[in-house]
Amino acid sequence: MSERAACFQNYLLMAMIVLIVTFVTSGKGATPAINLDVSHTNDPTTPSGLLVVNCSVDANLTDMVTVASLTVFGSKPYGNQGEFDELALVDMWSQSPKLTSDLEDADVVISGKTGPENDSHSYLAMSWNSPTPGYRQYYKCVANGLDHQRQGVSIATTVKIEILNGGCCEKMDSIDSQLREVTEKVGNTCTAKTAAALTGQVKNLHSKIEALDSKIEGEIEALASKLETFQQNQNLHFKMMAIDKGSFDVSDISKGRVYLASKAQAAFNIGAANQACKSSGGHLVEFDDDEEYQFVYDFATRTGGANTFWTGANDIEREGHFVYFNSKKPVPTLTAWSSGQPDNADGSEDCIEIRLTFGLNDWICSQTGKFVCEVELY
Ligand SMILES: [Ca+2]
Ligand SMILES: [Ca+2]
Repeated sequence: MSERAACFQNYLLMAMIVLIVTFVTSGKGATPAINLDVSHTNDPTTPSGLLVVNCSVDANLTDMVTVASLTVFGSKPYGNQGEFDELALVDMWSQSPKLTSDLEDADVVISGKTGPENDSHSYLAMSWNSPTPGYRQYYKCVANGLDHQRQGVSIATTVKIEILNGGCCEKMDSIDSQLREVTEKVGNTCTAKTAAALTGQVKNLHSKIEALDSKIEGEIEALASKLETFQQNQNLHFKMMAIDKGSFDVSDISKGRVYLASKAQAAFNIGAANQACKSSGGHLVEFDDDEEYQFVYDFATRTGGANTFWTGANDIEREGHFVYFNSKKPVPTLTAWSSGQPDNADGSEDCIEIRLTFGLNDWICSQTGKFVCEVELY
């Protein structure tokens, strides 16, 4: 049982009996010393417990020095306060409490005694199975006796009892149950709605964060690309600045490279020529393929001023084994060779020229011509 339900049940138990006590005293200058207790005991052996009526008089507290009799009256169920039937009596002569009226369905337990002779305390007590719920009745207890002057005196007190209708309890139980059900439903609904709303918001946030991530990533990539371009441009700018344009004609940019053709014709010295290329940030030209050869041939043709343009290719070290002077890499197979070349004519042709009127050819290394460098810009 929940704490709330237990509290609710306690409330019901407390509400079960409403006692309205009215003291009706009579006699001369009497101090109210008569007590009528009507209580409802929660006896588990009966469906509704026991109804206990206990009337008592303490002669020490009143001028009734002799309690002659105690009588308990009860109204008819749902009757008025003024319409009482006598229910039980105990007097000083018999000292034997007795029922003076039938109690419906009553299995009455009764006890009592009167008079100051044995005990200053007089009482008349009764108990029987509790009436059914919805019961309402008045009880009255009357004590008759003598005061100090041996004059007759009577005191009385009245109590009203109501046992609330059990239907009320059932209704309240039902209401409580429904209330709990509604509370749970509201709670569950709210929880579910709140959870759904939160989940939606979290998803929305995730989505926004992902979009933001993606955007930032894109912007970073764009910036990186720009930076790379900027660095390339800067590199290119510095490399172009480093070219000795007084000594070389410069080609267009092709695949990140430019080619330089020496302006002066002179007897070729492959080592000196490579060094001159290095001074401008490059080295003697090295063809990776026919396409590169063709680009350089076209550049040389446009530049003119000579028929021979020396390259970095040579077989100085080992006859017939062509390598590039700067990188020492082997010269790849090229289709650009002039017909019948290389032929190592006279056994002394170890350097490779682009002869504009002839094509790619091996020739004597010291012959006059221009030479071609290549510069990697980025
Ligand atoms: Ca040769
Ligand atoms: Ca030749």
